[in-house]
Amino acid sequence: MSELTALIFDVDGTLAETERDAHRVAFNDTFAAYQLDWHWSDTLYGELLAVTGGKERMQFYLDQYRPDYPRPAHLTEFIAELHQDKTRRYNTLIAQQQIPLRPGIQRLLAQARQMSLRLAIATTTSYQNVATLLENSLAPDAMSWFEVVAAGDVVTAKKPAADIYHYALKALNLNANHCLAVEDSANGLKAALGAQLCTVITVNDYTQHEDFSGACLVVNHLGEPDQPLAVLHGNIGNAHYVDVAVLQQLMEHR
Ligand code: XBP
Ligand code: MG
Repeated sequence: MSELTALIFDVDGTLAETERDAHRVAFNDTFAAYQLDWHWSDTLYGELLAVTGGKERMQFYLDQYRPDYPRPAHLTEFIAELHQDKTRRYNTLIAQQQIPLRPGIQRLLAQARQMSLRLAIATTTSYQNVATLLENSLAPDAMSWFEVVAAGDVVTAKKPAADIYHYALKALNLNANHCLAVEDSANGLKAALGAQLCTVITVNDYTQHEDFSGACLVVNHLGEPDQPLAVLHGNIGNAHYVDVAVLQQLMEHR
């Protein structure tokens, strides 16, 4: 039997819907400031999410959608500069907007803390982005709730590679039998499964049609007592929301 000791959370799309109205907007604001004729519509952004990581996503856009675009001499450095600008704009946006956490996130984190479960983050985005989001949308001291924050460029191969989860597990000094991951995308699921983690998926508009084979549970969101979730795949009996007991049962039956 696998005892549940730690929860590892993805950030973008899982803790909060940050992609459409924050990351995407920040990218477009940067492109406009640099007078680039790049604009990422909602539909195009959904396609670009196939590649995780902002720098990697810009490179993918140029390669796949703008092969005609004249490349500057130092493209890698240029993309890094754009990404720095985008990160600054993203932080301003989420500090101003207070993007709400997804249903059930605050409740589950509070219960996990109360039950002394250990908490970690495994994300493709940067530490700074995570800190600003959580301090504004969860609590001023929210970063201290997470024992490990595995973020951004601490690994070179981003999701769907399993590296960020291996990094988090090593930092927690736990093996996968004692941990459960919460993700929102097929790339995130692949990364978590690559590290042998039982994974709960909370789908969103961008990811709802992706392939989540191998997930322990797929739901529309974690649910609240007054906002029941819908199960898309898996079995949680007659529970209407995901709590620690539900997660423990998923671990036992995996
Ligand atoms: C999140 C991402 C990130 C953000 C952009 O993936 O793909 O790339 O869109 O972040 P996940 P940066 O939720 O799987 O971690 O621009 O900071 O890279
Ligand atoms: Mg995500």
